[in-house]
Amino acid sequence: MSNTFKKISSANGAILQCGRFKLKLARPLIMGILNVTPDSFSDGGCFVNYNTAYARAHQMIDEGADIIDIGGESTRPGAPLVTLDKELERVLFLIEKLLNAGVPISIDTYKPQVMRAALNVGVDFINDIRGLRQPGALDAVRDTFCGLCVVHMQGAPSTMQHKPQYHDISANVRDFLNERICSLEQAGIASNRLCVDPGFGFGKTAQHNFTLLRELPRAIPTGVPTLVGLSRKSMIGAATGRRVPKQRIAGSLAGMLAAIDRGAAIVRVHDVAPTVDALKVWQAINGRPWYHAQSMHVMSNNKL
Ligand code: 7PJ
Repeated sequence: MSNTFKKISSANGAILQCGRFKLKLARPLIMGILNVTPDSFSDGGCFVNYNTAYARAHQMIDEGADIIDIGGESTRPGAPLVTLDKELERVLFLIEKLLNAGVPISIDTYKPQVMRAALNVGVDFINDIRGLRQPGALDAVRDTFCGLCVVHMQGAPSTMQHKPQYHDISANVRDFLNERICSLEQAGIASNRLCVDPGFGFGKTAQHNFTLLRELPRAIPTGVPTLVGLSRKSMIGAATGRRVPKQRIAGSLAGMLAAIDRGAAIVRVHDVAPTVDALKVWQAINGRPWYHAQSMHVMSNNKL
């Protein structure tokens, strides 16, 4: 068991400030992925329709998701860019409707305008694959209480998989994430709002991804919870030979448990029910209880 997990487990009361909620990190938390895009790599087109997306969110919550992460633009390598209006149209209405679902609602975006609009309707968490590096991103989130995820990505989605190179990937990722944490804290953002993500698949070959996963404790800064997204990704396809993303569930679970063992606190997944089962067994092996999603947060009384 890595030291990092001990440091951030709620044995010493770690809490992630997340908009209307304070999330307890007493067990690994599950972020369910809700892509409202026509072109995401593994579930593109499935949940574009509002009713389907709403039902899918509730299904994931019933299965045990602790957070729902809504994405309106595919970040699949080579995916076409989406206009601002289109992205807003896809996500804002859904966020509003899901705000009474009882769990924090997250938006997967790097666009400051989308962040502002989502925060205006009450989103709890901003998951930014560009690590809040777009001009205006820090200003958009500074005077709020939303949780934030800073992701490592080399390059930009359209070109990031074109021969990515690293001298020492874990050191590179850690230095990047440390720099972002410092910049955010200097901008006045409290560290209890932050989590970091090594960004599996973002400007990395399968070999890079597996090195990063193996060396995760060296790749992540201490003192901030780590979120990981491995679900159905091509690295799982590379190891299993499964070309169809929906057939990568078992492989994703193996990767997820390895990440938890190495200090990850939150997992971003498509397949909530199997993830809950795997994590329940993991907790039992380690002599730790399983807490129901509803007991993993308390409402926070923040007023802006
Ligand atoms: C990630 C993400 C990830 C975080 C995507 C996909 C591609 N956000 N958004 N971490 N991946 N924080 O769903 O596979 O790994 S989009």
